[in-house]
Amino acid sequence: MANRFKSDLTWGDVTPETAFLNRRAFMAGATALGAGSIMSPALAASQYSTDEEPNTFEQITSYNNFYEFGTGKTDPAENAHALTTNPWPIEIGGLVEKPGTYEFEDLKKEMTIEERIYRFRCVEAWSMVVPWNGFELADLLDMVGVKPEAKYVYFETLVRPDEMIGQNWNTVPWPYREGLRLDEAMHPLTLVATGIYGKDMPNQNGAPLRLVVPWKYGFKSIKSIVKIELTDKQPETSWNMINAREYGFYSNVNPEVDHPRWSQASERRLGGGLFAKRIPTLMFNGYEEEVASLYEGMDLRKNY
Ligand SMILES: Nc1nc2c(c(=O)[nH]1)N[C@H]1C(S)=C(S)[C@@H](COP(=O)(O)O)O[C@H]1N2
Ligand SMILES: [Mo]
Repeated sequence: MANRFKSDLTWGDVTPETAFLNRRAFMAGATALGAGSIMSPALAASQYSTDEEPNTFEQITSYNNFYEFGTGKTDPAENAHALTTNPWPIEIGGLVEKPGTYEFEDLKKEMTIEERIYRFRCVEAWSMVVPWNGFELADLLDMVGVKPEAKYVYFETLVRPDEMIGQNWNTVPWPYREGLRLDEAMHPLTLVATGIYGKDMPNQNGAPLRLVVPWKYGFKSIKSIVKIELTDKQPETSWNMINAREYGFYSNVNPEVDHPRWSQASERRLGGGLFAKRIPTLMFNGYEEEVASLYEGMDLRKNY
């Protein structure tokens, strides 16, 4: 199989178990020698990946939130097969140099796909570790050219009630929408994911492309994107429209700021079983070192 990735040890090339063990052993070796620099570029895992044990493909694809296919956790896995994802035109506009409609397959060819193993924390206090494949949103934004007046990026999901059975109910004001401040969007951790475990993105996880912002609650990671717009005003976002008191624009993972109806101090890792101990939730979901500077001087209780 041709290596389409920046790093060699990916889930697509070997069995998950083998890759995981190799990676662990390799990283332990590198640490023992105290020499990260001995890592050959070919073997270097992404500097942004966690070495925590990923959840299984089965777990990641059978317990989902994707209201376009129903509100139950197994609804997306049951209903999302109805979605057709080819062709998949994406409208990119607003404050950009090269606005237009870009076909997903063409756009993907222009991007460097790499693997990123990220923690993923839903606002409902469950979490998982996912080996995503994708490209940095910054690369896409650079390709279309962000105009200097742009301050935010707005995203929309497809509206197609014929194929998205949940859109026949007004659970969310469709389309599902999300937004990021431009510096958040340009951060190297911010990924446009096109797959999991080296496979194309399963429909229930947001085929063919979805956002992944690992330091924010999962709902910011909007699925099945068809529209991207650069704006100079803070865009409307779905959960904030539904309940502004409970869901702010930023929605950074913060164990110190509880949801009005539950604590955010700990989380349940998927696959741990019913009686598994909850694990502590980390500030910015463990990405504090990388992203805290984006919020310097901001009151994170007010800007939740
Ligand atoms: N379009 C769309 N995107 C969405 C959602 C949704 O309902 N519709 N749910 C969000 C929520 S609440 C979470 S936790 C994640 C879940 O991603 P996963 O199913 O891949 O775990 O997707 C987010 N993106
Ligand atoms: Mo979520």
